[in-house]
Amino acid sequence: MRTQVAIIGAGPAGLLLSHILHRNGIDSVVLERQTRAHVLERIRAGVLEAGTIALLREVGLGERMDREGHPHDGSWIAWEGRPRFLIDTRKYTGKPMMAYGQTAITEDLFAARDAAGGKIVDEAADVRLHELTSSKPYVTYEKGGEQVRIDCDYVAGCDGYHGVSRPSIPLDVMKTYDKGYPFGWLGIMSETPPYPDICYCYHSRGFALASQRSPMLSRYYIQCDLDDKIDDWPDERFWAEFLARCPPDMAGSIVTGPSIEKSIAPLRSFVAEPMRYGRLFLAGDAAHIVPPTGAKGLNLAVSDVFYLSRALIEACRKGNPAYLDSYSDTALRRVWGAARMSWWLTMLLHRFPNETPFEEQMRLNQFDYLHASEHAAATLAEQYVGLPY
Ligand code: RFL
Ligand code: PHB
Repeated sequence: MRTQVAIIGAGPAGLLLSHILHRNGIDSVVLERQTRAHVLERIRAGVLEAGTIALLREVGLGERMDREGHPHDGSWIAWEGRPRFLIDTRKYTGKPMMAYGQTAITEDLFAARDAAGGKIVDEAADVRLHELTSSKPYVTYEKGGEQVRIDCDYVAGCDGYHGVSRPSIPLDVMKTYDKGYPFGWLGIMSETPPYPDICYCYHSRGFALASQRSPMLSRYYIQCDLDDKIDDWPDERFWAEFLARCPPDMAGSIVTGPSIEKSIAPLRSFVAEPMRYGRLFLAGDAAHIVPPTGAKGLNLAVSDVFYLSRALIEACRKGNPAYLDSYSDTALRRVWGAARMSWWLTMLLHRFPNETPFEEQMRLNQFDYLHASEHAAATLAEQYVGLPY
């Protein structure tokens, strides 16, 4: 087989890249390790930045998002014993945000690729990348007992944190930055009307978050211990803990119900640089992970794809490698901005084991400063809505 761009991974980054390249007359093949059903069942992100909304509309993927997504003017922070604070993106940036699930975006992307006859190979086993520093890279994989080779001009590594692309880069040309946090997020989905606002709750018992997917689908999270197991958290225990961490008026209006999904994710920050090795370009979680507190992971995957698609289009159509050469630096500037914001919000909103009373006071004062200062409020809103591309 031959294609212009071999794309590893059919998450949002890989599918969106394939879609944009196709709209610009560039051929690609997407190789996905899992079944399509598995990819579509994963429940992840739910908050879209203004830039993500605009890009999805621009590339013809806005119709269902605009019909079913829930636009909002920012998210709330509810702090134990303090007045509530709105991260007011509308007021400070003039831009709205959108609650629209990653699952729905992935469905929209698969539908668009199918309608255009796009080639997506699922259950592609043992994907390997070859000759990345030559002008003739290729990719091999196994499917149904057969070994397949795809020759290509470029390889896009969009295969997430556990993928094969980043480990194909020699360690001595890559620098990685890693930070773990001493807790995870336990998330549930329930078929209940959501709390009307996206609301981050800080409480001495730990962090909690109310979010949403649709008028009858709610998403809730609580901070949990790293070694907690799903079985430790039957629904009754989850709801009791969740409600205990919300302000009383909020707890009174939450509609509880059986969970239809429950999962635990550890929180971490990770950045690998550069995001390029020869003809391999990394995008999305393959190159960086942020804790979900800032709602940045999916949005970063989209901004990486914005820069990478522009670069590949320029290289494939005009033979101009300038954007490819600057891709890593350009993408990383935005990545580090989101990494810092997600880290900051994670530190602000969670309980840390062994924290000193001084550190607690510092956290409290940071929150009070958001209320007290238009500048602080504007700074957070500007980052939450997403820095311009
Ligand atoms: P993905 O979605 O992980 O897709 C990578 C794909 O590559 C496949 N793959 C392979 N394919 C072939 N060969 C191999 N060797 C392969 N290895 C892996 C995988 O099966 C998969 O299909 O990465 P991508 O496309 O970069 O997208 C990134 C986003 O998924 C991620 O950043 C977000 O979900 C993070 N995130 C959030 N981001 C936001 O912007 N807003 C949010 O509100 C938000 N909430 C969240 C989140 C992530 C969470 N979890 C579960 C970590 C909430 C949670 C709980
Ligand atoms: C979600 O809806 O899944 C969500 C919302 C906000 C976040 C993280 C996740 O910061």
